[in-house]
Amino acid sequence: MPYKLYYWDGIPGRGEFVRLALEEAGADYVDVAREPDGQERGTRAMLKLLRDGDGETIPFAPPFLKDGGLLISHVANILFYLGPKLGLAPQDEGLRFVANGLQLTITDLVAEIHDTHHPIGVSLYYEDQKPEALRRSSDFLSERLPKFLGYFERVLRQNPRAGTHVVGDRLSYVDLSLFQVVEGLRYAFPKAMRDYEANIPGLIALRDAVAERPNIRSYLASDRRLSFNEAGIFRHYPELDRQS
Ligand SMILES: N[C@@H](CCC(=O)N[C@@H](CS)C(=O)NCC(=O)O)C(=O)O
Repeated sequence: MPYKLYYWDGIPGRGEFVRLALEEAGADYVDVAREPDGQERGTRAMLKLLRDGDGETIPFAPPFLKDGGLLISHVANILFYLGPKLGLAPQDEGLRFVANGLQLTITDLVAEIHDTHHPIGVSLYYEDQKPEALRRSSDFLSERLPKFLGYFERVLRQNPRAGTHVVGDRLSYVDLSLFQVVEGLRYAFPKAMRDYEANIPGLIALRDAVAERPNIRSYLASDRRLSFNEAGIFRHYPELDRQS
């Protein structure tokens, strides 16, 4: 039975971290709200699960995954579940928790990236919080982006099995998520990233290695891969990028 991924249609958003793992593994999955000719039905099914649950549990927000009768929410939790099944988690059980810790740090980073354009209220428009977004983005670019990306660069360098893998000696879902983070940040803050990338050669090499993987390459060229846009997590508002 295929995995069922539930996520909003039209944005890569947080759903993309799960999609990349399913695509790399060539897994059988249905992107429920993006099924050809079935977007409306899929979105209705997703909203119903968000309202009523599945009889066992109720997810708070997408993305969530259904595997048979099991419903799992939160990106990091979904990937923790899928990683071993898809061959995208370290073989060592202890290292699987290390991978989960790294993925949870990505969760924190993604929340901070979201807050650059929505620092005051998730339910308000960007246009209602522009001055605050400017302050938040300026702090994010000068303090938080170097702290997070510099952290992942250090983790990569000290991985004894190293190469272009952040944990263990083979590709994991965390590598795929770091690829997406670099892509998203390049889209949202092109000037800041252009200035900063020389500081993170390992992370950029990891990004390039992921982009070259055959399944990822064909996924990126397919219409299943959604473009970044100003409704998602990674938004490009030129005024929020580095100005010089
Ligand atoms: N911690 C959750 C966050 C989920 C989340 O915030 N989902 C967004 C879309 S990317 C959403 O639909 N949120 C609705 C809400 O917070 O009311 C995860 O990592 O999956």
